[in-house]
Amino acid sequence: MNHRHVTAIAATAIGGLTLLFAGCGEQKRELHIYNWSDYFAEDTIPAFEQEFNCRVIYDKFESNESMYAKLQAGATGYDVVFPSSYFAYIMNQEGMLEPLDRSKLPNISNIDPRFIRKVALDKQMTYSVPFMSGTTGLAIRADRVDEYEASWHIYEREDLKGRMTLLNDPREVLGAALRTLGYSFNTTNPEEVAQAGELVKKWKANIAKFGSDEYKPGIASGEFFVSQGFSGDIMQVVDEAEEGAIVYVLPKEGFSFWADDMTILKDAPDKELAYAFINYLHRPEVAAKNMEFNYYLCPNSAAYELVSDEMKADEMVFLPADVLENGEQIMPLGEKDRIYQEVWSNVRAEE
Ligand code: N2P
Repeated sequence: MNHRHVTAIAATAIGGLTLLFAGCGEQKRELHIYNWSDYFAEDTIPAFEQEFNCRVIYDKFESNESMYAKLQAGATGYDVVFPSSYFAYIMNQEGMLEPLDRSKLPNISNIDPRFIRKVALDKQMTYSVPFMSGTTGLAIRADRVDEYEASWHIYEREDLKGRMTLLNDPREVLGAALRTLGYSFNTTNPEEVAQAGELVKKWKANIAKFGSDEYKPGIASGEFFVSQGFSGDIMQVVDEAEEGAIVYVLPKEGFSFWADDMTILKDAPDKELAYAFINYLHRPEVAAKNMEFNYYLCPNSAAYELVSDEMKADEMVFLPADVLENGEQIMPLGEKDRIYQEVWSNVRAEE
């Protein structure tokens, strides 16, 4: 081996090493998000990572309560969190959220003003920006349950015992029972909430479990015949199933509608990237793609124009006013939330 050759090999080796170190040493920016599952189209996050030269770490929660409990227990490191509006309200009151600098969010000019007027709790977007909105209703395996009504009373059917699930969510489950009894999702009358608790105990005798994550695969596989669940998640399953096998219905006694919002935590490690992500999710084409995937409504007027004609006509995504009339938004109840917590722990006791 002559000298020149050796030098060439050494140079190659050193070149390779330099490259390797460049790859390792370059610390990519990281964005930590804490969100519900199945909300983003397949390339939503990869495209953001590429454009902003960063890595997104996506942690998931299945209920507002579990998300809130984890943050209260001291979990840190998250930048963007996606609570439902009534929980964003609570978190803001507790000083957990960063006041938003709207100049860093130019795309919020696309947000549907009607939605802000009618649904948003934080109308000035001072601490939260709406992300997606949907309803809570029933998934029914129409191929397994022959006679059914769109009614919460379905949980009283003993022939479906062990094949039904309810959400693991106090406001949704007690709320469904409250409506069934003719009361409001947001009542603060302890007597009414107690009655709802008794009704849920009856339902509990017929269900396989309370759960907010398991119903989706369970309905898809046919393990469960009836599940209380979120509109878009159920419609994703309907879309995959044989035509007519699974249906999503809004119970006649009433249903809830809600919005999940984007918030930046006060102790977020990378607030600039958090703003960039929120702003990105309100680009019309990004919002429209997410909608096509998740079957929820992103309240972004410019995105409405970009979704397929089929989706534009989908009344479970764009709820007509007369349907919405039988729905109720879950609201923050302040101190009175305790009433629900107490009844709920009583319902869930002895499992
Ligand atoms: C999204 C689930 C929405 C949860 N996959 C309801 N806030």
